[in-house]
Amino acid sequence: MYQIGTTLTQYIIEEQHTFAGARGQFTGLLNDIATACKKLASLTKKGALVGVLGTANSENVQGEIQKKMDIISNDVFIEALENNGHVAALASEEMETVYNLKVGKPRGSYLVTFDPLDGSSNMDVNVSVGTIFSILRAPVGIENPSAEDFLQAGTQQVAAGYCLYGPSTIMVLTTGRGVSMFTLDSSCGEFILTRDHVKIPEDTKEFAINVSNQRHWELPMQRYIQECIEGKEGVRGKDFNMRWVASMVAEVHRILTRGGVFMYPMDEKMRKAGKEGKLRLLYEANPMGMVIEQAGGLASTGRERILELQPYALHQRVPVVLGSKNEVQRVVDYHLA
Ligand code: AHM
Ligand code: MG
Repeated sequence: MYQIGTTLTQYIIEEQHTFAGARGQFTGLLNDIATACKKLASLTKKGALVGVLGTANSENVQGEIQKKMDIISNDVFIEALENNGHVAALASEEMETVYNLKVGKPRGSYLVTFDPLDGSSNMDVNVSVGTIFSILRAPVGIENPSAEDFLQAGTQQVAAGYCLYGPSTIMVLTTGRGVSMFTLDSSCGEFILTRDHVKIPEDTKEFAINVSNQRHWELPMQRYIQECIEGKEGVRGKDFNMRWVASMVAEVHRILTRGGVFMYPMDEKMRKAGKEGKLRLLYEANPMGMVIEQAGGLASTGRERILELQPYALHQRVPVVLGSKNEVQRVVDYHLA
């Protein structure tokens, strides 16, 4: 039980006590992540003043044109995480292969996967972006972990969370014992606990989906959205509201705050392109799935629980349906009918 106003530093020192045989590495690692997020909060705030907006002349492994901030934020994360002996290796949306620590750097017991700046297309239009991270245990006694070592089901995550760079900078964290929210107080440089034991309402009247893909969706998704849009006059008997920020961190944060359902489903266009979804399992769906489940919501592909999927590739994509329990369950029921 933490008091509102507790600093993230105090909080993670306490959390460390819950791990048997803890040696302080976990505390150190969360501190490193918080440091990276504070740097990114500062850079995103300064924006054009420090020349970080716009596109870089490069593509990432997914064939997406990188924003300058995609590259900068990836470097910020690596710098904050590779020097302190808390991690054994890193994997990111922006790097094709596993990042192994440079020779001579102390190796730690954890693996971290991250999307350093999710929703980065929002940077140039000054809309919320965020960082997503997932912490896994590293295999014991392996100097340079490989991609296979990262292929752990979401249920194996030690901790997960995100940092939202919006009007306030908010870090949301779960170590498997509920969800806590910390707001950055820039006057003292500390994240302060501002909400604890976050619970998502089980019912909702708000959905989030990119409707421009509607014609490509599978029938269960067509049916679900059609019924939402019919509102009071339709089978649902209630009016729905729709939101789409195009930044998963902002969508998940809204759902944690007032409920809702977020969907990036599989569709025919993706299938033809050989893709299995839009969002990535290891550094988007799994960490967000853990946060959502820890807050009492559900996270599914539409057919299976996301956290139980056995990953087969570092940059594997999955369909995502997450949020308020009863609404996600309805979407799953339609898929399994
Ligand atoms: P990104 O990791 O390349 O930023 O892509 C992930 C983002 C999510 O944050 C968001 O939910 C989705 O892509 C938006 O997709 P769309 O461009 O279809 O609106
Ligand atoms: Mg992303």
